[in-house]
Amino acid sequence: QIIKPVVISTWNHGLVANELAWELLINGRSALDAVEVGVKTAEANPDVQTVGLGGFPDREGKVTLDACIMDQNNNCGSVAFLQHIKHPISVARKVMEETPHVMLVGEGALQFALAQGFKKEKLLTEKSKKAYEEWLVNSNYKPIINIENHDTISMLALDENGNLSGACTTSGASWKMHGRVGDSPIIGAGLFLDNEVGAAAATGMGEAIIKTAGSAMVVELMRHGKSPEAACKEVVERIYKIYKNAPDLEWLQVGFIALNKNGEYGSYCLRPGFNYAVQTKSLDNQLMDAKYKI
Ligand code: SD4
Repeated sequence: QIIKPVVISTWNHGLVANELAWELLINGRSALDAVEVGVKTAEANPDVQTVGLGGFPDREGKVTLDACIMDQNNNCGSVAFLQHIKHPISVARKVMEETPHVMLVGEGALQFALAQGFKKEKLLTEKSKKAYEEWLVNSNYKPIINIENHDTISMLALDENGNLSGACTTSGASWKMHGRVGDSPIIGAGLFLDNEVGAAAATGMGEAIIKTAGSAMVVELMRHGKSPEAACKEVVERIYKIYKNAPDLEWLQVGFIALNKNGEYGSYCLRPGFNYAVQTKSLDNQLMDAKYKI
């Protein structure tokens, strides 16, 4: 029996995001609309310092955003290294719907956004500027895992029609090099879905997720029969294998969420601290702790 609709999304900020997405899903709207509306809550919230407005800047003090979106027909849109626009997920959707391309980056993405009517805004809040100035004192690049329990927001949804969509949006790793792009806007890394099989999305150290084509791999493993959780676990184990002797292992965190066509969901991460929010008809919007490897 297929459980639908279902929405799942990463971290504590997933709860608020799910609420809005769920409203749409139970009213028969598409998973695509639901995931866009859902993740926009984190983009607009200045207290979520890892997504959108108020995101931590790069090492030059610039807030640069990455996002992507994908629908049941394998249509996808993505923006990377985008500055000054509060809702990169909506720009990504426009890339998907209004251009012959999948991905726009940097100045080109900004130009496109402005042409589509998006407004230029100051995204660096006083709070994030202060954190940046404190970081500048030593300027050590050491990504902190599970940042204040809200990191990239990735959301997957299965709608009443049995269609899947996903969205992923982030300000990326704080204090990253100017121009650095993580996994989140890369289809197959930060997000992937196959409407015949399921969907997967990631959070955590983008470099590790890109190296393993993380989300695409989770979906492929589900195609070959693994449950959502088992598929996420297998990819986390591959990442662990690559990094297990690396000096940077201590600050490595990666987490995946997955949702299959039957509405079954699951998650797995490298180390404790990652959770995700789930809403179905029989389960009130709630946080689940992901199982972990080490
Ligand atoms: C990235 N996965 O840019 C994103 C953001 C994140 O720890 O989760 N950073 O790598």
